[in-house]
Amino acid sequence: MKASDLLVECLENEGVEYIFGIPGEENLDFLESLRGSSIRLIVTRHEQAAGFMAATYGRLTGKAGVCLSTLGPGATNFVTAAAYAQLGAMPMLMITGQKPIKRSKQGQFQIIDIVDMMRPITKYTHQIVSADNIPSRVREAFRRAEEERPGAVHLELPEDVAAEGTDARPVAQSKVRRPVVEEKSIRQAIELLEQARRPLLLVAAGANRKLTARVLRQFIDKQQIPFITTQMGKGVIDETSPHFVGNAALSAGDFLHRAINAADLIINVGHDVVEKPPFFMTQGGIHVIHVNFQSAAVDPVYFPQVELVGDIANAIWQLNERLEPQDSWDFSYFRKVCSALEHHLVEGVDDGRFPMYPQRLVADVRKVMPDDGIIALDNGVYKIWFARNYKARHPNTVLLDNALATMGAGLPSAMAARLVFPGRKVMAICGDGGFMMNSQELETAVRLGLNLVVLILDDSAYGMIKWKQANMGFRNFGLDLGNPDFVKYADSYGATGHRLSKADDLLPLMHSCLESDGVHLIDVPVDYSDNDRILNREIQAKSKLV
Ligand SMILES: Cc1ncc(C[n+]2csc(CCOP(=O)(O)OP(=O)(O)O)c2C)c(N)n1
Ligand SMILES: [Mg+2]
Repeated sequence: MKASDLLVECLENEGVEYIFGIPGEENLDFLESLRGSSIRLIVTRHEQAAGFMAATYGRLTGKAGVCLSTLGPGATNFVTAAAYAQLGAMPMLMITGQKPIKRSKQGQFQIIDIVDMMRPITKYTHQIVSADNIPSRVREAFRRAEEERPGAVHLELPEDVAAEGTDARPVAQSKVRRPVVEEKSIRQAIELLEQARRPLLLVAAGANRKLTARVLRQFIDKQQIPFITTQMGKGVIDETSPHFVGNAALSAGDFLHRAINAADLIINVGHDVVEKPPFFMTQGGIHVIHVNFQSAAVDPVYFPQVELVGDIANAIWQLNERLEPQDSWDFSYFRKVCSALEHHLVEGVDDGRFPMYPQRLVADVRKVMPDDGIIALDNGVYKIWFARNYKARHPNTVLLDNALATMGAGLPSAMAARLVFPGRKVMAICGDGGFMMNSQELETAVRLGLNLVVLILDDSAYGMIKWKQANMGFRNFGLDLGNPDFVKYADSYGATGHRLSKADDLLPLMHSCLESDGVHLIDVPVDYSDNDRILNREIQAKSKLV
């Protein structure tokens, strides 16, 4: 059997459904082996987008998404996507080609050390030097990618190895369960909880990776402990719950920070320090129970007193079985924060100004999206508005990247979401800056026949940086852009472009786009002029009064 056939068989053995990427001549044996396989090759227009799609597939399924590129320039294009998967804990396998390693007449043409390049941004990176090793290397790559904390892995398949013969066979997956938390740790956590007066639950990214929603809901139902979410923890528990006290979209000064400051104990479910810290610990300050698949990486702002290390759902279940709600708990202040936040969240939701007010836009998107609809955000200042104001009702219905926080992933991640969930409504929400970083994938989306809505928040600027610039007291400089005619641009790809001309049209337009087939792009002029006032000053002032 040819090595490349064996590699494909090993991937099938892992349940791989898709490979995203762009083949080069060094992948041609592998490509030929894919031809007759059960795996669907999705050819993209840039390797970075293929990587984002593979990572998002991994994020949504828990199974490593696979992407493919050639050596040199193809592989270097994977770098940002690898970092995205690695920091965001998304299981992803990159397969790259290489010139023959045994005998080659091509000098160093296109050759750089990709295995070494991948080292700091992957959990595992390896050059396959013998066909006989393929089964164990592939199994190991999947094991590493998918095991908590998930991330990126890389295999390099040189041309000559791909063409070798072998009689090796795939390695079967072992039956394995995640370890569970020791009972003594549960007792220590319960002691802290029994002494606490104002415990607060924090739900973060780790809780969105596995099936933890049901047991967390049971925990809150029984204990009545209010909760906050990080950006990547949105939707694990329905944010319309009366126990919801807010999302950590801003780093400080928001309503939920009042609750954090008043809490004496935080049960941190699934946060690790890669995501922007939702709170800062200080010596002698708040107590923290860390609940995660791994122990806490200690940081100057994070050093929990008790750790429940093991399967999160099981840890919460054990805690809930043994813990009774305490009479000494007092949530009255959290409830006050919650109602002040609710008052603030409805401000501006029916503002009629045009270009559109971000609060109105978020509210309209929430109205039009079904509860299980998925929004995939790129990175820009609107991410704060969506994280803060858009109430997620189901796990992984708000896909955003608060780890690498890269621009350019909005459209590819929406495309991957639509592939994984063909029955659900999916909307990409991008700034004009971030959209243009991977806008070529409109062609891929059209070619794949995806039903997708792409909302472009058009301020003709790198608005997020403009906002920070203003906040630092600097005058506007270096951040304004020109844009293509987005409607013509979309149409030229075979998508359908729409331009909004008044605020009241957005809701019906999004509705009709979501209800019709194909790729729809909506160019939405936005008014960011109040961002600084509201996000930097008004929220701080109003929350201080609670
Ligand atoms: C790849 C990448 N380059 C640069 C940045 C820094 N950055 C963060 S947001 C932003 C501006 C985003 O502009 P746009 O997409 O138009 O969104 P807006 O904030 O204007 O709504 C920049 C440059 C980044 N996060 N990722
Ligand atoms: Mg912009």
